[in-house]
Amino acid sequence: MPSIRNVLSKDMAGKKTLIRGWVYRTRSSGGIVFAVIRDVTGIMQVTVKKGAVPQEDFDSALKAGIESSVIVEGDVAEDKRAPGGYELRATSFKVVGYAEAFPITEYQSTELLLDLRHLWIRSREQTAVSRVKAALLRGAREWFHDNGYVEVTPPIVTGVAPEDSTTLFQIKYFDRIAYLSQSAQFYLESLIFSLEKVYSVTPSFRAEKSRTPRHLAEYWHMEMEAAWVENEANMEVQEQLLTAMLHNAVAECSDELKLLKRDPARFKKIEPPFDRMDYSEAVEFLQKKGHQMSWGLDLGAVEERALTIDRELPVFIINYPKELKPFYMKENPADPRTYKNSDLLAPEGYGEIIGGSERETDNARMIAWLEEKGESLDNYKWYLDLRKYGSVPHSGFGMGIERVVTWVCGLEHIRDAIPYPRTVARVYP
Ligand code: NSS
Repeated sequence: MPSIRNVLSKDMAGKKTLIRGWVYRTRSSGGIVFAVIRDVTGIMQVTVKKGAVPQEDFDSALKAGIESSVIVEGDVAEDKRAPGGYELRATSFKVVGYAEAFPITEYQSTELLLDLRHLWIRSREQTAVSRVKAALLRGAREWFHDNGYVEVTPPIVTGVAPEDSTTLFQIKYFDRIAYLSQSAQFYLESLIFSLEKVYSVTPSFRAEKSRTPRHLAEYWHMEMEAAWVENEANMEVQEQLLTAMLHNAVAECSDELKLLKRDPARFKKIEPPFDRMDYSEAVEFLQKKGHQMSWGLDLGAVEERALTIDRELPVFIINYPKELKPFYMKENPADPRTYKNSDLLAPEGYGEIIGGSERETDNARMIAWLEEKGESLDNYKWYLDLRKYGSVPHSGFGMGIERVVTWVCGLEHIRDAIPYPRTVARVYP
């Protein structure tokens, strides 16, 4: 069988080619069918002329509507009007699977597209997003590997709540209650005492009731934890890792980025170091811009947008007030009202993509906090053990993969950064 890729180059002109794919659009005029065929490499125009193919094939070409799967053989010829400048003049046109009238046409409501997600993911935009996402993940795994990190596989069913316990998904686990993981962090922490530098890529679950363009109930979480690493070095890991991911997306997916109207040069330019801005400075900055902001209030989407809208590079906001963050973070000795932590915000208004910190090593402090929140210490006994047997300074972070994809692909809503978004309103399809 001839090669099945349809990316055409000049030296293919005049050559016999076979393509396999799906009808992207089609029209006929007199004795010619113009069918644009889509495959994994892109789209190309096929012309099926009555008389140039067996009559049965011509009839099939007339009947094959959008999304019918086809195998076409023919000769490649230059044609300025065709997308890509070349077309395939069919000598054979076989339909593998006819499509019923395709339910997605040009202008559809968001809701309908979500109901038809299993079909909508075939769109060129969604396909480009999937490829960019894969390139970002591959860039990350390569960076981790090159820098001595071990990929580990933490559990998804857990008994702990590293983040806000109000967003836990509770499940019936045999005759007990368990939770879907919000973060692998505590398990990663347990693994650094042997592997020292670890990371994982897992789904995380947050029962977020609020409908926002940046929250999913199920998202992919890339988390890292390392022994002997303090807060500043933790940020250096983040900026290097993210840079490697972006550069790999540019290397592998320039065409996809352009299709999504994102200039690859924007990401190629991104290099460490990223600015570090103290939470207190951020508050002042926002006050000057006229935001209702005071020390101790959290930075929401609006504030993060204001902090990043004019930036080309991501920015770290560091040393948040303790009330705003979880108990496992290390107190900042320079200002004990705050933690040694950082959130990394993406530029252009996109906001938080990573949350990280140095970890508390003093069990008394963590126990006091857990008790104050009314948490059962029994569930955390194993976690507290980690500080009893050869504790070391350590840090880590979690990156929301769909948050990064939303930014890199310039998406308006995080649901388009994942094939099957899970939100308050939706588990179908
Ligand atoms: O809650 S985080 O800020 N931090 C943690 O879970 C730490 N325990 C991670 C760690 O240190 N190992 O979440 C981390 C990131 C956050 O910056 C977002 O980018 C993303 O996870 N995130 C989300 N993405 C999509 N949807 C939702 N609901 C969501 N929540 C957090």
